Amino acid sequence: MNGMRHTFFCIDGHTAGNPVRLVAGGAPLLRGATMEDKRQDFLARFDWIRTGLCFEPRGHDMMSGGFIYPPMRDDTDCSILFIETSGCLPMCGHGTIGIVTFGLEHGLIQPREPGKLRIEVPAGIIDIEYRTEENRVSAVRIRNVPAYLAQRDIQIDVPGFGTLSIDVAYGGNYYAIIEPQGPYSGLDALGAARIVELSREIRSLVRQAYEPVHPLEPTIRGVSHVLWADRPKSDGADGRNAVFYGERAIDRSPCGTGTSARMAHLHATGRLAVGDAFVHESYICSRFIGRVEAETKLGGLPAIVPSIEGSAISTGFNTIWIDKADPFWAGFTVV
Ligand code: PYC
Repeated sequence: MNGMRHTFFCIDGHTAGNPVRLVAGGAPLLRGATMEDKRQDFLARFDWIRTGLCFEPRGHDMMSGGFIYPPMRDDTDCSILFIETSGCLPMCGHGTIGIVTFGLEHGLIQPREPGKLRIEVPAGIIDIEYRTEENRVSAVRIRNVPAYLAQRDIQIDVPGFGTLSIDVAYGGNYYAIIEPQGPYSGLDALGAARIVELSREIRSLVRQAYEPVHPLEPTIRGVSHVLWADRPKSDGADGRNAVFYGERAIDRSPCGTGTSARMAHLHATGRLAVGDAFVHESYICSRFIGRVEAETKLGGLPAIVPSIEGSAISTGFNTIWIDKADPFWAGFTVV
């Protein structure tokens, strides 16, 4: 960062309860021919923007959001770069739903065809269908990048808890998936504080045991999130989950990339078929509607094309500046 004050004009809001901060003004100019190249450039040169906007004192443990960039291909409408407390994710479902909603509602995105968008994100190309009611976007459906089951039955001994069998699946990020078993009987029995405490330890143990690498894009690698799967809590839902990310966050939304990974997991283990819907609840019981759209291959591996549908609400404009005179200009975390 140079010595000057940097100002970011943000639209804040949430998707199914999880925060989305769309940085509508103040995005850095990035180098690279693809969004994955731009993600690497951002991490190398501008990560202070992410930490400054997502960490305390301007953000909090769950903070996430992103920037809209111009299209870099003839067949896309725009591009998105995600920021979050844990880094710049290759893909973020709740973030996409929020950024698309706020971007359309404020005229920052101009679709070539009303109701549809094609967007480049670091993980690849996603197709969007959205619905409107009066001047609002009422629903956003993402046809996500291919999702697949990467590894089954990693045995992890968790000190003070017990042994877990963990599967790893990809839905735009890599997830360690824990289904009810032995010491884990369900989300409510565990509670949010214990989920956070255990997840950090489990993620580190899984990372020591196994490193997934994306079959086509080797810069996307490693387990970043832990998904605790559970039975549904309310009528009409098919499952519930708590996704842990960063150092202390539980996703308040059902997690778009987590739901995609979970559907790939259920499909690969014969529990979800092509065409099936999967209504997924979050820890706070907000919902996304998932669906297995098709089977596909990812670098020769069996995969699915998942979709996720949800909606977002903006809560206000937020003009935030980062000034070197502030001792906490780059943000901080307390773990
Ligand atoms: O919705 O994909 C998602 C997501 C990732 C981390 C938090 N939410």
